[in-house]
Amino acid sequence: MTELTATIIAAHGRHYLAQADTEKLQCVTRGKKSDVAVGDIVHVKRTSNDQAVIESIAERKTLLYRSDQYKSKLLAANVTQLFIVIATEPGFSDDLVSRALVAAEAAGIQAHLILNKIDVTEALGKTRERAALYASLGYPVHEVSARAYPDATHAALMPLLQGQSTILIGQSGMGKSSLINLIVPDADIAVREISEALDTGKHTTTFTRLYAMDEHTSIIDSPGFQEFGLYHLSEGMLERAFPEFQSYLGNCKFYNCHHINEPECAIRTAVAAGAIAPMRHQLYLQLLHESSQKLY
Ligand SMILES: Nc1nc2c(ncn2[C@@H]2O[C@H](COP(=O)(O)OP(=O)(O)OP(=O)(O)O)[C@@H](O)[C@H]2O)c(=O)[nH]1
Ligand SMILES: [Mg+2]
Ligand SMILES: [Zn+2]
Repeated sequence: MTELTATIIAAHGRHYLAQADTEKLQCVTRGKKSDVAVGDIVHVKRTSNDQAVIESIAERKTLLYRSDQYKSKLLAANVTQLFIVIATEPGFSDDLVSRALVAAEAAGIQAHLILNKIDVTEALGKTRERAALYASLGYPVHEVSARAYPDATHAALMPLLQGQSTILIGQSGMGKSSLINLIVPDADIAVREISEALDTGKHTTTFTRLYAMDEHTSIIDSPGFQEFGLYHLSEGMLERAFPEFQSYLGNCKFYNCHHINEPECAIRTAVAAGAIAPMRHQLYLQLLHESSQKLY
């Protein structure tokens, strides 16, 4: 019974795949625990040639998660940056982008937007305009095309990835797996071509997977999402997760202002003056509402 240290590289339900030095081990947790995330460093005890039990999880540097009313869902551990992949087509959801940004801020993770498929020129102008909001908030936006400009895309992304642990998230069909295929040549992830032709949903990524690029660099592919609940964030965390709110906080008439409908609210005044996008304030109110619905 040897004890080993390994990194969780994939998770499906309560089954995990862990990379130890040169071998991959199929792991389970003890009992019904399922609090392990891709990116976790774990201590495991081997139970057979290629199987092991997870004994403990090393302290995490960061933890990214979503949650609904009932429970939280771990996305990845120990990532240092989040790439939110958006595209010219299919169109992206501002609600989901902002939710991912809020999750990154709350977890203390640097976020970037990767605008993919810039070869689809008909939709580019409008998409650029929409992405400009996030650039104005301080989130870098990188324009790429995994399909049409693979070399330029590779050259643009590699320096950002070096020495970091990066997770790609975004809606289905934005090109996360295409980008990872470009960056990790032996990843060979099925990309969604078939589903587009037959509309069967095949080849869409169904589980989160970590690829180690070198000792200090890794990249994580994740399934596309359609909702991104943040029920676990407190009011204070929410306020701090909106960078454009920061210079106004403390200037409201009431020190405990919720920025909903209170008189002389500095945040709402800034919205009315055009300094804060109404869409972002609306999302803040929605997230505040969600956090009051949390049942755990
Ligand atoms: N025109 C164009 N199409 C692209 C580009 N990058 C990816 N695609 C196509 O977009 C589709 C979806 O790509 P995927 O990489 O599977 O997208 P994904 O984000 O991994 O999707 P899920 O796994 O479902 O979350 C595929 O048909 C790709 O060939 C690009 O730069 N330009
Ligand atoms: Mg994919
Ligand atoms: Zn206020």
